[in-house]
Amino acid sequence: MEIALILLGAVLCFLRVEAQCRDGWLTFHNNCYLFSRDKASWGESAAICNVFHSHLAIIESAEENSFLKSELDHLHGGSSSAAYWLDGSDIEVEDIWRWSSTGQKITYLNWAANQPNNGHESNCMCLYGGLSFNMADEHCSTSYNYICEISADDAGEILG
Ligand SMILES: [Ca+2]
Ligand SMILES: [Ca+2]
Repeated sequence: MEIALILLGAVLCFLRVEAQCRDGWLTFHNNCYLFSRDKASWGESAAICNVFHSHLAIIESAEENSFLKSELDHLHGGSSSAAYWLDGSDIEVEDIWRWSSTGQKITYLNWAANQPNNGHESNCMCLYGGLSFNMADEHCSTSYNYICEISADDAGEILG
């Protein structure tokens, strides 16, 4: 039994080491993130992420939120008018925010002060540079940057 557990542990370690993000993607806690250079509407951004078998970024913890915010501060020198689309929306029911890719209600929320504030006009979630890259609701048709995310287990180089 002990040997079986040790072997299982060794296999899991091996798999963990094997999981790597492709060039251009940043790694955090076994997930890979792509920060776009181009801008697109929320729907176009989601479609582009899908082309790469990923989805718009889903923030599930304060740690993940801090990682993304610090990367955006790094990219933009701490203050910016840029904004980056996330996977969240309240398109289906006003004021009920879900991660669109999974349908899950959003449990971790870190809205900027006075956000969300645009009601039916704004149904898509972004990290807004003018609000220290905290969460804001925005018009889904606006062209912004976007962050794609994929599990490192699904994103590795195809070998052989
Ligand atoms: Ca809304
Ligand atoms: Ca807003």
